[in-house]
Amino acid sequence: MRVQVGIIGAGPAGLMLSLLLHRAGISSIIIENRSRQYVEARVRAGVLEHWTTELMSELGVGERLRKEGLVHEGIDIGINGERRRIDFKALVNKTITIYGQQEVVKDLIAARLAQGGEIEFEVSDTSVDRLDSERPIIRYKKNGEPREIECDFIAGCDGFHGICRPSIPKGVLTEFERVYPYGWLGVLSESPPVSHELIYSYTDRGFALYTMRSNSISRLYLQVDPDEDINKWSDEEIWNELKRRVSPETAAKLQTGRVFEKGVTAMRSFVVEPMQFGRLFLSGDAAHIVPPTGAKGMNLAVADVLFFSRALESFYKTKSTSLLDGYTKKCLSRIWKAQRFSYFMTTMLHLNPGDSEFDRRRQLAELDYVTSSKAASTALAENYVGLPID
Ligand code: FAS
Ligand code: PHB
Repeated sequence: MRVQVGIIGAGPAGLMLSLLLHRAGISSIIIENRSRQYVEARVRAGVLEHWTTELMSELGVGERLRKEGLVHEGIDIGINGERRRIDFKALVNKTITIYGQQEVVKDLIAARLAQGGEIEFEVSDTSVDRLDSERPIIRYKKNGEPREIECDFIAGCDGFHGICRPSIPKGVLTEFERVYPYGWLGVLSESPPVSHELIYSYTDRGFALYTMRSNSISRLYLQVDPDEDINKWSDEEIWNELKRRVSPETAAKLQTGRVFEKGVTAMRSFVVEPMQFGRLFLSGDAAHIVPPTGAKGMNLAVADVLFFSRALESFYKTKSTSLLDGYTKKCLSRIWKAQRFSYFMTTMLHLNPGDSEFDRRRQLAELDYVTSSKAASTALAENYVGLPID
């Protein structure tokens, strides 16, 4: 088989790329090792930056998002129970939308298939070859039968644990990483959100985040040890700890409900440079990971493939490779700003084991400053809603 762009991975990056390429009249195929049901059920991100929602509308996949997405004009930051609001609308005249990543994935898959796009689910033994030639190859198996796709370009959208990044020869890539000494215990519950917007809560017991998926489904997180055993936590203990990490007034409003999803996620910051080798281009989690405190992961993946699609369009229209050659530089400018912001939000809001009393007081001063200074809260707001995409 032959295609202009072979895409590995049907997550937000791969799916969004295939839609962007279709709009540009560029052929692609997506190969994915999980089932459609699996990828559509995978619970992950929840926040769409303002420009991401605009892009989905522009691509004609924003209808359900506009109907079911929750538009938020700000967030609350709790400081040992005292809630202070960061008003995005007033500060930067922008909003965010709460719409689960699994809903984004469902919409993108449905749209791509409706266009007649090809998505091969449940493949195995994926590999790439001839990356430094003009005809790179993707090999995989479908129902045990070997398949081969000859491409002009390969998009490595296969996430942090994919095969694309490791397929780049040794010595080409430099990795930058920071691992945090805590993780998040996350739950989904059949219970109404405790507040109409998100609460990022710093307490002497640790961080907690009160978010949601709808007006009847809450998404809740607790700072725990990075290797915490989820089986140690009964639902009741989770609810009790969530009540301890907000003010008594807010705790009194926290309605419990059936917990139907729970797990522990470790936290890391990771970037690989460059994000390309020959005709292989890495996008999204295949190239970078951010701690979820800044709600950047999925949005950053979409930004990468927007830049890649523009570079491919320019190449096929003019044969110029300048945007392709500049892909890494263009993406990293946004990625490192997102890393900075995610690190800032994570270290400001989490209880860092081993911190001294001085560190705690400095951290409280930072929280006090960021939530009371117009300049500081404007800086937080412009990063949280999404820096301009140019
Ligand atoms: P993805 O990992 O989403 O997609 C990669 C796809 O490639 C997957 O479908 C995978 O099955 C497929 N694949 C892998 N190897 C393959 C192979 N060999 N062959 C074929 N296919 C292959 N971000 C936020 O903004 N907020 C959050 O709260 C948040 N929570 C998260 C919680 C968890 C547990 C995780 C893991 C991530 C979380 N993220 C969060 C980040 C997440 O949303 C990612 O940024 C986002 O999924 C990135 O999208 P992709 O780059 O498309 O990668
Ligand atoms: C979520 O809704 O899952 C979510 C929201 C904001 C974050 C992280 C996760 O910073």
